[in-house]
Amino acid sequence: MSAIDPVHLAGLVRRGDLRGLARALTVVENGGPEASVLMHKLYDPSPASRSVGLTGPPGAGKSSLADVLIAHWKSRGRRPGVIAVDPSSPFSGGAILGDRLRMQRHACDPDVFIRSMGSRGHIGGLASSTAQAAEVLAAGGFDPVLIETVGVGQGEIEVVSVADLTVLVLVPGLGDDVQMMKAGIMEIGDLIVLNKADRPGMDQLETVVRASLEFVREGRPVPQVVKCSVATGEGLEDLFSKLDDLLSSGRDFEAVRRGRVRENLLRVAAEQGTRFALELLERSYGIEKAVDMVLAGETTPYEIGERIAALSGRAPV
Ligand SMILES: Nc1nc2c(ncn2[C@@H]2O[C@H](COP(=O)(O)OP(=O)(O)OP(=O)(O)O)[C@@H](O)[C@H]2O)c(=O)[nH]1
Ligand SMILES: [Mg+2]
Repeated sequence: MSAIDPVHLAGLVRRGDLRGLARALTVVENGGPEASVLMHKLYDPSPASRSVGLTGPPGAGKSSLADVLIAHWKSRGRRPGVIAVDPSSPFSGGAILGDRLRMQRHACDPDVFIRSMGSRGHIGGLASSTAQAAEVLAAGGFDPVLIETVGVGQGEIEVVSVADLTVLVLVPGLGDDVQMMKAGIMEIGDLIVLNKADRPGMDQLETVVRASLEFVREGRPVPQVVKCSVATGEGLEDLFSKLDDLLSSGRDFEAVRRGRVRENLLRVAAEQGTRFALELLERSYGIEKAVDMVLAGETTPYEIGERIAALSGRAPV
């Protein structure tokens, strides 16, 4: 693929050019100065598009739910986008197949945009590239933008924290994962979807989840709970209406915007700082040379760290 001017690319995205959009997402995944220029050109402090994080344990039915949500939003004249994040994958190849299969019926629809992203050792981490990808889809006119990610660990919480709303998907038979569920329930989830209601064990699951809601810290919104089954269609209308209510008026998006901009700023600063420090380290020592020096007892990583800080303009302590 030939190099393309990020300013030109931003123009293509804004005009809704789908190939331009796909290229823009690749630029975002690769990171670096081109991604910064692109994101700067596309930046919108108050986007009209909303993003929805969709998380939960492996196989909970996140992609199946994404599929029915896409169909629902399409029927309302909206143009939904999906970013399926696979943190375990070093590249996006593996993720594409499964998720595309699940959402296959929408794959050729110009009013639906589905993209899988793996972590490629992006310097700002997966949260950063995911946030940027969601912004690119929003700038391209897609709304809402779903961000699907596996699990409810710390890393995934970070990934979904870039979304306006988060949906936690749980299923019967999680057994010993109750602790994990509690962490997820307390930290994320504007909406908790109890999927696979056609399976045994739904009552126990609901009891555990409702009990966990008591641990939600004061001042934080208590998530709503919906029971459904993608397999039978039961409860899906309820899910759609609850989620659409949250998306339209049920959430104070103004209040979260300042926090989001602050997070974005810190993320970008940390990313640039890391890049700058690594360049300094490479230029002034060479990383392997520095390792040799530490092993030879000539210096320590801490002393090198301070020298790097001094070189970058900060007075050494
Ligand atoms: N019985 C039953 N099976 C379901 C339901 N929803 C999804 N499944 C099935 O569960 C399996 C996993 O569904 P996915 O949608 O791929 O789940 P996922 O959470 O996206 O999975 P990962 O992305 O791999 O973590 C598939 O075989 C689905 O057909 C449901 O409501 N009931
Ligand atoms: Mg999936």
